[in-house]
Amino acid sequence: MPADQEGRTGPVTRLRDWLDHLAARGRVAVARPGLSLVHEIAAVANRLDGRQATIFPKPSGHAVPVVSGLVSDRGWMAEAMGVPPSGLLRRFQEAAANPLPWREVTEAPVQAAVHTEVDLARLLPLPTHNEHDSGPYITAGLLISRNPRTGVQNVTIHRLQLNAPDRLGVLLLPRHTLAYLHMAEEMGQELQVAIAVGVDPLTLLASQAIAPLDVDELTIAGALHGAPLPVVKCRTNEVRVPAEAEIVIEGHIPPALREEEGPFGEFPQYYGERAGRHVVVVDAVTTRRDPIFHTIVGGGLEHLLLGAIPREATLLSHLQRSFPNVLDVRLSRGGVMRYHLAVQMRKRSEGEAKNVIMGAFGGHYDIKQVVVVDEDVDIHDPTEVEWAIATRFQADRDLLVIPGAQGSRLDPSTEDGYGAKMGLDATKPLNATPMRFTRIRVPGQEAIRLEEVLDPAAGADWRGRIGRK
Ligand SMILES: Cc1cc2nc3c(=O)[nH]c(=O)nc-3n(C[C@H](O)[C@H](O)[C@H](O)COP(=O)(O)O)c2cc1C
Ligand SMILES: [Mn+2]
Repeated sequence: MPADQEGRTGPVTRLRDWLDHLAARGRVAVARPGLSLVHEIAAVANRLDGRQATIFPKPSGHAVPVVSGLVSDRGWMAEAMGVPPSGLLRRFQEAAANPLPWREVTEAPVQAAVHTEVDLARLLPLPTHNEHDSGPYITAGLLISRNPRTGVQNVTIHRLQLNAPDRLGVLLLPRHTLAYLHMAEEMGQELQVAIAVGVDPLTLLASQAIAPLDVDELTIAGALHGAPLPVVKCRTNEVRVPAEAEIVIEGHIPPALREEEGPFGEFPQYYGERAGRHVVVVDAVTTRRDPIFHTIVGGGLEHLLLGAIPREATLLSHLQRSFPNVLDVRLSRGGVMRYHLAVQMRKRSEGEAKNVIMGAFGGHYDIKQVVVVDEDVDIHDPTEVEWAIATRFQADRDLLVIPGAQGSRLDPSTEDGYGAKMGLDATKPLNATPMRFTRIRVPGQEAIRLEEVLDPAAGADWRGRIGRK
């Protein structure tokens, strides 16, 4: 990996390189061998969430190790891109706007071993995470499918429940995989798919891009890498998969087949319900020599950030088209990095913040609450955002409520996604006298060097130092 003078590396193109990068910075913990696949891996991963990635050797005795928590920090993701944290959204915006076609290879590390007699639980260490989860799941698999008419690919993460040795239950919300499946159904075909597990952080992030149908997210991964992504054709179908992945599950989705799936612990910290769902029938599993299995624990920072960063980049682009004076956006942790948006803007005319609020609701239906603040408020600090609401917002004047709109079906306070929106204009009025909203500030506070003005050892002798008995 290239490293610049500040020790930054990236872009990172392999899971193994990424683990090296994290390990060199003290961010990898290794569990003692043999922790249980049932709850124990998730328990440790959750405890270290946002601080360290964890590697689990011999989980429940399985030969394939598990890793979790690869991208549970925004700063880490910026490092994976090779940009400073402040450049994270801009870099993703650039990549989404300038995708790079992939490059096909015929020899791939991920096809070092090919298994056509498939017993998923024997081949792969499939963990069970939350208390009421129905059983083992694959949660960090990139599900790649092909437009059955044009061959254009789509990449997305879907949770996958182990239904049988060669069948996975899959939750297909009404997005691109389902669109391709409907096309296949109209043509009287099954949908060819592949599931890539154990990819680099930028390919994971690209899978979450809010892109139009028929934009191949692997081309956004290539743009993030700054080089075409090497892909290889599956052994049993036409799908092209990342050549450097750890594991690929090849299969097909029969349009009419349904099996019970769920419950499963989801990002809002609640369970997704059990219902009849689509099924991936597995035809083959290919792996690297000595593969590593990646798992994402539902609701952890890794899960939240993977969705949040591409959404923020897309929402920022969306808002800036109409409001070039919008500076930054942030999906907050408390709002499960999906529902609550903070927007920072340089307001030019009175009322403009309310237009921005309405624009944000149009940007993604998951957005439930928008707070707009001025440029002097740090939207990356929830205390700052609350301070702006406390001191610049009046509910009778600055609150916007939109009843009966479309929201997230995973928000249990909605009626299956039907719910309200709330906007808060926490910007100061443009015509206020300057002193009224001037933040207090002590001159020299940031610049002063404490080691020069303080005596580190004097605290215990404070009486002696000031001559008091
Ligand atoms: C860890 C993780 C698990 C996810 N599980 C699902 C899922 O089970 N079903 C689903 O429809 N979307 C799921 N998503 C969200 C989609 O992957 C995401 O919305 C994606 O951008 C959709 O891609 P598309 O626009 O190509 O359809 C998950 C995302 C993450 C990060
Ligand atoms: Mn897509």
